[in-house]
Amino acid sequence: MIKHDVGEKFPGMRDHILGEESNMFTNTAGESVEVTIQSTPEETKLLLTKVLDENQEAAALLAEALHATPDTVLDSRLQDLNFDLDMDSIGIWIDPIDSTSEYIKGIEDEEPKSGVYWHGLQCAVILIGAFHRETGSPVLGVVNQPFSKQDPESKSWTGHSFWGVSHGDFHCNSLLSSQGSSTTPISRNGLAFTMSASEEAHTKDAFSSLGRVHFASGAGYKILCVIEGHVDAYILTKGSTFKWDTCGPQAILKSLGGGIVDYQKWKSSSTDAENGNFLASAGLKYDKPDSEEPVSEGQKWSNSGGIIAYIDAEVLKKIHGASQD
Ligand code: 2IP
Ligand code: CA
Ligand code: CA
Repeated sequence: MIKHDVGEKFPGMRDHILGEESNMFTNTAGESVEVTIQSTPEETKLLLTKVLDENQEAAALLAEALHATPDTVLDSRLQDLNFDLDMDSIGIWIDPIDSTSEYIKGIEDEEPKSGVYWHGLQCAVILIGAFHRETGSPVLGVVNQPFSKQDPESKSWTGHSFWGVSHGDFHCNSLLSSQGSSTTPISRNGLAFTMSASEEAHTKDAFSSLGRVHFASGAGYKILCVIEGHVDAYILTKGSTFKWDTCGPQAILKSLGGGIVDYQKWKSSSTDAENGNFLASAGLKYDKPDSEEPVSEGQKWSNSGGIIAYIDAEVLKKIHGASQD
């Protein structure tokens, strides 16, 4: 849908909309179907029934959603954004569902700890990021959290979308108040981090001695915890995230004065003065794979050295110290 809608509005971007998923599906009869948006909902429904093993109801609901035109602008501030951007030089990374396993499990009654959900539907997010094709730098990002809050009575969910733009000197995001000031930071004692539960025990121990660690699900959700200020950083020491996981969230962090850097490169950089120079160019890039010959095709677009997502660069220095242990 994004490929179709964005490609129609900006034809120069059409061939540069990339992401984790493919639109080729194979149904139980072994028939391969390429799903694209057709000119009418009826035609799209017809195509979808082939993929959905003739489930007419599901196909009709999906076709209706795909062809719907939202009549409300979610955030009126988006209409007032004014900056120059050559749309023909932009590419897009999309992860249509991050934290797929939490989405499939569909657990609704998790309780957050210090604002962070370790599991549950809250961890499932949609990630969309735009980057400059020439420099590889992220410029615009959206994180959509469709299951943000549940009404205890009706059990229905309300979503929450976050967006940010960072282009040259222009920075703007959905976390700024309508007066343009930053929201009040969440106060807490000491440092707090999010990490993957799959990290090695010695890595968990090293960072637990530096601050409180929350082992939350979902790479996108863990970065969202940094964006929202529930934690100071998300530390991942291995290459288990991909360009589609980090492009959008990194643009939002940049718009807040932070970013995402390569964990291994940061670890092996020297601390003091060099860090300033390092940070100026250290943000993850999105125009080409990290290495020319990746270990496997599946790892081609991985953020191979791991990542640190942060807002305050001072926190990075403390992480540097702990990562040497
Ligand atoms: C996954 C998902 C996982 C995450 C992994 C991502 O994306 O976010 O939760 O692992 O890094 O690539 P972890 O939760 O251990 O951090 P997807 O759900 O799109 O496969
Ligand atoms: Ca995904
Ligand atoms: Ca993902």
